[in-house]
Amino acid sequence: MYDDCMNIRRRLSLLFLLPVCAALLFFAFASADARDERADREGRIPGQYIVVFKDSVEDVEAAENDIVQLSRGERLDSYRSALSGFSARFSDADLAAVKNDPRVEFVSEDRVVSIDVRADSRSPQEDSRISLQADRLSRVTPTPLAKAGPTIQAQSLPTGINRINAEGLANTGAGVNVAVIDTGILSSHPDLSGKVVGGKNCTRASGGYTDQNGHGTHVAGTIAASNNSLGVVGVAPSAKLWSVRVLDRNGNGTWSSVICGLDYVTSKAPAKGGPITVANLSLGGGGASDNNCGNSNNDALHKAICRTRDAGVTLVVAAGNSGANTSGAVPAAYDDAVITVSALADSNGTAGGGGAATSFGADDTFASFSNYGTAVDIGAPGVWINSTWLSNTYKTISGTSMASPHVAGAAALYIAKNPGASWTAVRDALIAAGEALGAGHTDPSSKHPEPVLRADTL
Ligand SMILES: [Ca+2]
Ligand SMILES: [Ca+2]
Repeated sequence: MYDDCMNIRRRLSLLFLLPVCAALLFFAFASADARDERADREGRIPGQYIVVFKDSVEDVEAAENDIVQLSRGERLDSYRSALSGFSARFSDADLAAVKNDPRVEFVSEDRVVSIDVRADSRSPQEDSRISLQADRLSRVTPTPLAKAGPTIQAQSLPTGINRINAEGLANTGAGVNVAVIDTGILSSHPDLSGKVVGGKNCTRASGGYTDQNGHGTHVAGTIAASNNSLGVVGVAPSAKLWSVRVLDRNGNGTWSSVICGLDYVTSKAPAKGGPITVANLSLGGGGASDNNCGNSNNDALHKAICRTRDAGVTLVVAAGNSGANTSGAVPAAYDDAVITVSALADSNGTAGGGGAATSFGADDTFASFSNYGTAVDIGAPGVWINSTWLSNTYKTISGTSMASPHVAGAAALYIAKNPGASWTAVRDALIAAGEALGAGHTDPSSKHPEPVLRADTL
């Protein structure tokens, strides 16, 4: 990572050097070389755009073909569900003509996004040890899978699931479909067997919609890992998953790839007769919210998020790991359309602050890396979270990326009991069921008044 900083020093201005290097040191998997080298310091990718058509345009296909041809553009994605539009590369000279086309509502510059994970040299468990632990558990728990009861072995219960009291609930999220908009999911992992019912690759890289990073598989395990004798268990172990791959093997993507994922999810949403009612986005990048679905500041990502919301999907997103206000991070800042989740540091799975200190703060306090602010709705465990990983292993990592799927799983539990609930009803129920303010997630500056998630009181 230090080498990456030295490399990027030669490519980027001094003005941006310090924040960029700080970010690189904290992103566990994103290397400088993997980030789109064309991106400017606000994450914009020069010459790459998202074109949004007016709702009055009936033949979107023809309009898109026209504009691609006239602008001599290179088409990337076509959007028909979460947006009416497309992404493409074209020259600055042609941009003005595209913007002036009477069929075009607005044009957004494409931007980079990445996973919200924090590196941690003090993490208490590593891959191999977790794998061994899984082996040992299966030996000391010889009960055949078919006879496995609802009681989770204490050794296999992730601290985050314990902390929100999601273990042993009668409601396991059966019948609810959750989209993981991320690096993909390793659907063959034994603890995710039978969970993934579909997906799409929006990365423009090879490999289909399987995970080549591990991040999406980790998120998926926190939402829905099986209640069996292996490894970990998720918040909603009976929920079904959709692997929507928008980030590459290094955990990097773009607004255009995320909109491709949202477009897919919307095509499978209740408004289109589909089953997906929850989507988790443990990713983010720079941006701002106009609290008007992007219509005031020409934000195609925000508009696509709002259309996904309107199609009947509850969107749960990570607050981000900059230790800053979410007002500068999207989709976290889109307060009109998403449930934004901050991270709690918890080391022992119980409330009260009796556990050991973590790398990111004392037990049961606001994680030091977590973004905060008025757009944040709820906190959830996001430090030293054990979950499923590539090569059928398990891994313990930290980030608001790990907090968000606890809430997405809880949203699935609520929807299982309250089919058809609106996203605001889900959000308000999660907040109401959370721990009383001050019981955890303590913040002396009072900047973070949101409650900590609880699943047993939903
Ligand atoms: Ca399991
Ligand atoms: Ca604790």
